[in-house]
Amino acid sequence: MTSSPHDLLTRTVLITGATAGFGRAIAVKFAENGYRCIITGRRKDLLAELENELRQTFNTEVLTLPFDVRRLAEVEKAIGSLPDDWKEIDVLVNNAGLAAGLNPIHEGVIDDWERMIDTNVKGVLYMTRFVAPLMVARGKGHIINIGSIAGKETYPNGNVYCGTKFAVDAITKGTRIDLVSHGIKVTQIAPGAADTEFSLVRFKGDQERASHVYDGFKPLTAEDVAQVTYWVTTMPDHVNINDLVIMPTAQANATTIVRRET
Ligand code: NDP
Ligand code: 8X3
Repeated sequence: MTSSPHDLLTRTVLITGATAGFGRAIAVKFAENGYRCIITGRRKDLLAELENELRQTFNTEVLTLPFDVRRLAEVEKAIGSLPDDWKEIDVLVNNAGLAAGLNPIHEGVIDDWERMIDTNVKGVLYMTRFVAPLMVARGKGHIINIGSIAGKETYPNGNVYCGTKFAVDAITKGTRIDLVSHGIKVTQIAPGAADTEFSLVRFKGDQERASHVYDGFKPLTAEDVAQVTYWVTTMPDHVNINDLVIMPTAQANATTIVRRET
């Protein structure tokens, strides 16, 4: 293992899906704690906005990489294009993901299925395939996959979304086994209901439908998830958090949420 001057100075985090929701809050949390950030996503304007915010608020170094995690060639090019010292990625947060639709399996929209599988499963695999070798070469690193309670339990009409998150659960376990001898930590964070752009995306911009998902209870915020995502990286070298399930207090499992009349 070689070390460079950069190792002694600042740590670097790469976050997929940093334009909104958890990813954006995770970037802010890591920047606040002295990390320099590689922020990625498809919406360039939102990445530019976040880059300015991180620079101005935390005086942190930021590298912006707009690309689509579903496209193998884009992922390979983006990671390959990193300047050498930015390749020293300490933490990779595989966060980009989505649910599309909420239909029974026999009425599923095939394009929704493809988008979820390509983003939530292949996106995590592509990112890991190109970033993990950089960590292996340094003999250290931490990969954090954002799974879901939907990757622990299935719920009505969740079919394919749940399938992709069960896949993230399995891929996280397999990644940990394969990388343990290289000194790399691998963690899954599995949140319950959180109020981000998630429901708006799931219901394809239907504000009215999305607005009722969190009726009558206090969901998680993106900042709650960012807090635990940062926390798992603060453990001593000999400690790894394998799997962390975080839920709103009002939610007991994937299907049990206590809602008060509004
Ligand atoms: P948001 O919709 O708020 O954010 C999703 C992020 O993923 C955006 O930054 C989006 O960026 C990015 N993204 C989506 N598709 C792609 C793509 N093809 N290429 C690159 N980036 C992409 O949702 P959340 O923050 O809630 O979701 C983040 C993760 O958390 C997802 O994996 C989701 O499944 C998971 N999750 C969410 C829960 C919730 O209740 N909110 C609970 C449990 C897990 P852009 O559109 O700019 O590309
Ligand atoms: C997103 C939250 O409610 O669909 O993973 O399981 S939920």
